[in-house]
Order: sequence, then C-alpha cells, then structure tokens
Amino acid sequence: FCQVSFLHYKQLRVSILPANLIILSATYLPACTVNTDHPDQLSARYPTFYLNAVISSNATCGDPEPEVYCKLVEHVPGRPIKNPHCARCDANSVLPQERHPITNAIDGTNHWWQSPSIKNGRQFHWITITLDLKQIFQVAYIIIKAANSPRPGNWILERSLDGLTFDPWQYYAITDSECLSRYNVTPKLGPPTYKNDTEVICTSYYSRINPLEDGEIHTSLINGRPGADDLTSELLNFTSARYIRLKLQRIRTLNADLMTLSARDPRDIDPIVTRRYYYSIKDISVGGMCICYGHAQSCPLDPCLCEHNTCGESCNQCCPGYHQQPWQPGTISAGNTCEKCNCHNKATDCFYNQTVADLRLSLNIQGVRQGGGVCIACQQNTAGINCETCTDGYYRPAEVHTSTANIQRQRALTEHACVCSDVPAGQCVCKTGFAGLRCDRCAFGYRDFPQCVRCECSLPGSINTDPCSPCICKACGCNQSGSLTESCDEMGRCQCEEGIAGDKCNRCSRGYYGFLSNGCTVISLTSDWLIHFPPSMHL
Ligand SMILES: [Ca+2]
Repeated sequence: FCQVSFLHYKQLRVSILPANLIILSATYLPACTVNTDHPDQLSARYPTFYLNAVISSNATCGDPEPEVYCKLVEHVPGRPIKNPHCARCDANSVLPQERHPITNAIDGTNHWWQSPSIKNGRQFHWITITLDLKQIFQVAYIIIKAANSPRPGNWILERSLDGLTFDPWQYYAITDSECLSRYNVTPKLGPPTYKNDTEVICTSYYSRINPLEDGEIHTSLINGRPGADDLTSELLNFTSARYIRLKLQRIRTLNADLMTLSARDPRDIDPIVTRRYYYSIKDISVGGMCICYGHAQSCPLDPCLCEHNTCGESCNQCCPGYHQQPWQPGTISAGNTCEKCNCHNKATDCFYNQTVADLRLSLNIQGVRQGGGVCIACQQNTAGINCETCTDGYYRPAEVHTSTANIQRQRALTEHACVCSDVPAGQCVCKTGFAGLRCDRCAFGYRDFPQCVRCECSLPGSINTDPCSPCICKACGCNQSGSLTESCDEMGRCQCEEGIAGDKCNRCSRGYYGFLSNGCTVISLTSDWLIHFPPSMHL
C-alpha cells in the first residue's frame, strides 16, 4: 500500500558501494509509516541516492602546500588550548588520511572534504562546490553532513539546469539579521517552513556553532511545501536541477574569536586561532526522482523505464493505443495512467480528440462513452471511432458480437450494396434499390441486378401492378370543358383552366362557383347571399 505512492519516486543512480545500499534500505523501509515534514524524516519519504555525479571545488586543504589544522574545541579565551587535536593535510600525500579531496563528499564513506583554513587568508571563506548530476532530476532534498568542523555559516544553495545560470534554492546565515543584511531575505525563524512551492527562504537554523563536528544540514525542496502531496508544475520546475552549487561565504567561528577575526587580516593573527577555521563536508546526499513525470519506477541514467502506459524519453506521452484520455503527469495521489482505446482489437493506435470527447462519441474500454480516443487504421474491414462498424460492402455476421469480434467481417455478395450496420447483426442494411439479407437482389421497383436501376413505369399512371413490367397507361379522362389539353401527367393529373380544379378538371376551384361549359364564375366578396349557400355546396 505504501509502496504504491512511493513508486513514483525513484532511486537515482545508487552507488555500488555496499555502505550506500545499507543507507538506502534504511531509508526505504520507514516510508510506509512516515507522513511528516520533519527534516530528519525527509530521507524516509524520498529514497536517498548517492550520486555518481561529478563534484568539484575551488579549494582543498593541503593544496598546493601541506598545512596543519586543528579541530575547534571549546576553550576559555586567553588561556592556552589544551590538547589541540591537530593534524596535517596534504593533497599529494601518499597517506589517504592526509588527503581530503572534494570527491570524498560523495564517496559514501566517512572520508571527508576539507578546505584550507583561514590561516592562509581571508579569501578561504569564499569557496564554491559544484555538483553535476549529469542529467536533470527533480531534487526532493539535500542533506549535508559536516566532518571535523562546524557547519558553514553564511552560504547559498543554488541550482542550475545548464551549468551557466544558477538560481538560489535556499540561503543560510549565521544570524537572522544577516539574512537581511547579506541576502536581503526576511529570515525564517526556527526550523524552516515554506509558504509556497517556490519560496526561497533564509535560515540561521543550520548555521549554529554546535555541534562542533558532525553537524547536519537538512534542506527540503518538496516536503513542507503546499504542493508536496500532489506535485504542482511550479514545484516540478522549482525542484528541477542538473547542477547543485554550494556557495560558501563565511566560516562559522566561535563568538569569542569574532572580534579578532573581523578586525584583522587572519594572516596577522596567531595561527593557533586561525588554523581551526575551515570547512569540512563528510557527505552530501541528494534525494529525488528522475524527470519521468511521475511515470517511472526505476530511474536509470536514460531513458526512463516508463509505466502507467506512458512512452517517450521522459514518459511524457501516452503509448500508442492508449490515448482514450489526454496525457497527464503522474502524481502521488493519482497515477494518471494512460487509458487504452477501445478499438475492439481492430487497431493498434489511436489519437485523442477533444471534440469526440465532448460529444461523447468514443467508447472506453469499459464500454462507457467517456474520453476522446479515435482508433487509427481499423483492420479487418472495420471502421468507426472504435472500429465498431464495418466498411461499405461488409457486414457483421450475426454470431459475432461487436465487443469480442475477432472474426473478419463478411463481405456482402454485392459489393457496395451493403451499408454496414450492427443492428441487427447479420443483416445488411441495403442501399437504395437493393434488397435481401445480403442485398443480393433488386428491391421492388428496381431492375437489372446488380445495377438495380429504378423502373420507369408509374403505378398511378398505368394499369400495372409492377413498375418494372411494360407500362400500360391509364386514359387521362380529362373533362373537356375544364381542361386545357387532353393529356395528363404520369399521375393522371390533367391541366386545368383558370378557376377549375380536380385531377380531371371537373369542378370549380375554391373561390369559384357554377361549373358550366364556359368555366366557373368567381365569387364576389360583396355578395351577401354567399352565406346562404348550403354548406354542402362545394365552392
Ligand atoms: Ca564521505
């Protein structure tokens, strides 16, 4: 049950190191019970992955010259530091413990990256670390673990799609007031919260001096935002990144040393103080999903292993034959599975048409008129939006049901005589002029099968009972005094003089009276005797 909602989020590029796989499984298992925004449980909701990415920094301890550094321990100012836990770093050392390259930050072990201390100069407050994920991901969270130093003080977490333009994801400052003074961002007090899906906050929560080592920084980019449960397009865009950059801008120092360090060049200060100030990162974990629009379970480098009947490099479209509904990105609450078109197994592809959907012309796979799938290239002499009917000249045998029909439609005996219809099955619906179960003869009044042309003989005008038999015309019988000629039309209607009516021109038209040899007389509307005519008298 829990796995279902989890399936959209994938494991990106899991390291092959056993240590990482243990971390991975540890974060996978609680997924079923965790529904919280607490940063400690970020990794529970989204699988952690260690990146096989490329990481770089512009400064490293012991590069180019070996140097001695000491761990920061609490002490009383003015008194000598007892047991100063010092060590040597040398980027070119043969001893692994003396080398602290930036690759240690993503190696999945306890080896760490370390920067030169500010004993070497003030410029070592400003160090940039860039992580190239090698493809665009939707980053859900980033967890950074410090090693033998406090966490960075002031710094900016940035993201980029192209490696050229970077946008801030989050600001971190030693104090809330520095959020405003350095980054011009109103500080978030306490544990980070997010008002909207794209809010870039500034927090001092993770820049505290304690713990002096092994501190962690949890940055959530999805959890805690309004669109977290049902990813909005804004949040999808906001979390998309190929490059992640840490712009470190100020090492966290003991308050007791703040005055000394800010007033003087670090190179003029006793190295006992300055060699304790450097950055260290043991581990950077990035969790997220590949850009498969929530339609892939696994997330190899490329392409996405699409599910939910989606296809395309990024699962960004429905697969052929699955266009009953328009494509949508998958979300946690809805898989938005692409729906198969109902082509009655007569077509392999279809397309979505909104008009067809609006008019409810398309049957879905459940036989309900819902969706806009239109089948393409119906096979086996079938036709129609759902391949539910047949092409002209073919009919569906009575024993074959539309929904299960896998038998070829049968050809009518006379091609093009039969118009396909499914009601009733097995019966051709014949074109005009044709008749019979298979439209294999001419209809009454038509002759010369298979042409079936209309017969000329008019039944009202002839004594025939079959229009296709030779015509024997009826006499016109026109009234001599009422008609213009002796001939009549094919229906036996004579041509009457003015004021005369009737097929045989033997009575007066309406408005005339007195049928005589010289015709009918028009009724005078002023004649008041008109109303005395017996009603039975026809005018
Ligand atoms: Ca490490």
